[in-house]
Amino acid sequence: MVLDLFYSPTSPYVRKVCVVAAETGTILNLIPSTANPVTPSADLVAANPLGKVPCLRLADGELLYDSPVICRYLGQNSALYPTGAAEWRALRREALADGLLDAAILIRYETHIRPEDRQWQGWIDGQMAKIRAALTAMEADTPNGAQPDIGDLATACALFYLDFRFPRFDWRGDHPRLAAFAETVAARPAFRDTRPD
Ligand SMILES: N[C@@H](CCC(=O)N[C@@H](CS)C(=O)NCC(=O)O)C(=O)O
Repeated sequence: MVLDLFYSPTSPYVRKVCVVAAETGTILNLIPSTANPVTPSADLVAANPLGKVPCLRLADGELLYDSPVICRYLGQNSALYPTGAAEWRALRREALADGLLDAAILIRYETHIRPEDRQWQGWIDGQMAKIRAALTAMEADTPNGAQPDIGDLATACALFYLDFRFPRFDWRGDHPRLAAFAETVAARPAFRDTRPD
């Protein structure tokens, strides 16, 4: 079965969904969409009133968003979602990684969409502080690159987004365990095949 995904090629949340699809053997039909807070595509807004990607259309027309919901759907009954206490830990780690991305995306909007004369450095610094705090917590949380769960996949997507959009930010320097994890997980076909240009 092929499922439609409203997507944008550089979205890290879309990448997380594509990685989960690859890990679970789901085929996605990618529908290019313009997703930004100012000029979202009309078909995207019709599918997701929030105008955000990713948004998944199921075979019966049901629409799913946002990325944690879509990943949970694609990964149901798979090892990506452990049971018992490990499940809550995995979901919390996914939330932490998504929260890092939320802060990174807000910086990106502030510096690339908001007119220059209205940008606010203090607010950017506040988002950067969230990113640093999230990295500290991730480093302490022992990611597992060999048998990743949804928390590990989300963590990797967040780290690789920093590489993609903040290439001068040396997060590896202070986070050796995350650096080793990133190297292991980057070799998985699901990550090799979803690298943004
Ligand atoms: N919590 C959402 C966040 C999705 C999101 O913010 N996507 C961005 C692209 S990276 C977007 O569509 N932005 C458009 C907007 O904010 O209006 C998820 O996990 O799917």
